Amino acid sequence: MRRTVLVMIVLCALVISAPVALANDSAVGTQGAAVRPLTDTDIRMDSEAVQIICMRGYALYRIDFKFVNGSGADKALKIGFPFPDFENEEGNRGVPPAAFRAWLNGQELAVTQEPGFDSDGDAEWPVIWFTREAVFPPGESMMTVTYLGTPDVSVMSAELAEALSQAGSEASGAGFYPYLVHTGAGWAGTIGKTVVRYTMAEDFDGEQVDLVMETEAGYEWTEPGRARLLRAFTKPAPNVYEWVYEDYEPTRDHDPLLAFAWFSEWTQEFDPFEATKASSHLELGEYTYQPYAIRDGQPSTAWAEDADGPGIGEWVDIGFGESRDVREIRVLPGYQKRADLFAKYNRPKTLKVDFSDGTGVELPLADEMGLQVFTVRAKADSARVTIVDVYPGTNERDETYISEVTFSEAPLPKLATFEAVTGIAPPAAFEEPAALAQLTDLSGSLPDPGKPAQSEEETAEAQPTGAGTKPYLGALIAVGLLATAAVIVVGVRRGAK
Ligand SMILES: [Ca+2]
Ligand SMILES: [Ca+2]
Repeated sequence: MRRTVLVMIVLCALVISAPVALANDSAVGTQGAAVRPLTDTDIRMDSEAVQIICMRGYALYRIDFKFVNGSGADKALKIGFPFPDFENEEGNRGVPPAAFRAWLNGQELAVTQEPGFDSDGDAEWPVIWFTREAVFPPGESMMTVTYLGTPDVSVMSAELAEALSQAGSEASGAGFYPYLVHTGAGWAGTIGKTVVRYTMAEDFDGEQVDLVMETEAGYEWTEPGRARLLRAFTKPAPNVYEWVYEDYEPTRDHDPLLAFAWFSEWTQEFDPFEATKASSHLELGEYTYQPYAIRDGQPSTAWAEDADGPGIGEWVDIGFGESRDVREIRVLPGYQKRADLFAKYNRPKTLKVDFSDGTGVELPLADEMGLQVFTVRAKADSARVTIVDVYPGTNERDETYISEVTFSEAPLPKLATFEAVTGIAPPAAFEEPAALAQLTDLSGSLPDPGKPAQSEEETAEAQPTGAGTKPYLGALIAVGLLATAAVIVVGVRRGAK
């Protein structure tokens, strides 16, 4: 019973806060105070490579858009990704993509968040746009975007629960990583080629993708065209799902979706909230930065220390609930929710990790938003993470934040190059963003499905990776999630009496 209530609380929190999908870039403009999508007839989206590495709790997104500016002259544009403005809806708070970064031909662009509207025909709805100003030279350019996103998680439909039960699965809910290609429809002409590739890391907290995808496609309310395209994936490797479209005008039916049976970290025996303790944590009115936020799978939530000064020596103990052969530590240092918050507060410069097996390692961190990965070797059931040194923030209050630390038994699969994903040469002016080069397999092969760590060394270099997410739900999923949220809230309240 306790487990049921806990899982419901987790689902409740996720359902209310999780809607995070990513969408294609649009050209946008400001009308009055609001940002709205525009149509651009000079620039074509020639091709795009969408890579989504799904791991425990969240996913790393990298998207490379190859654009062709046919105007014959420089063209300045504001580009935007929309995500739902759930903070405008009573009782709901959206989780925007975290660590959102963008580059044009390898040069990083400043990213801001602006309220506005997205639209489809005559309908429009409030969204937050991640915008950046870019000048497209004549001819080919590459826009690269990264962010970290969390899955949409909901209770299972009766059909899915039955199918999973027959398959022997004990999933906690249904999980979804949607990607919206249809928002790329405003560019000139058709899109020449789109590849959307989902790669599941060894510690991905989902399974039964084939079964759940088939159930999604089989619902009576799913349009035939949508059902056909949902089934149109290939599996280049057992842990890779890929959609490929060529020379097409994107519609909502094309929007890929990775659907899976989702597992909560909570079990009958293990309560991760109770298994996470800190020397101190910050509380600011309604905002609290509890120890659990360092391992809750949400890149946009963080633990913050509450000691005098920058918190040197402050620590968090993270229990795994099991003995784990730890081969990799993934760190999101600082407050990665937004770039301005990341700069405002202290970021750890050095962390010390002491495992319960008596081994320890120091992690030197780059002062960059995004995922940083370290190779280690330990066999432990818990670890203490201690702040050794920090990069100072600009805030008067002296607080150090850590958004996420994950201990994994296998290395993260690598990202692939644009050319390896699409078979299309990148623009001559394109340079691999330095922050992504270390997470990308430059050999041109398929993503590494996650082989065991080869290195016996205790530390590896930091590998900064930007990532963010663009949350936006397909209308069908959004309706289902919101309806589900109401039901679950009632259920938890009743259960609490
Ligand atoms: Ca977190
Ligand atoms: Ca402090």
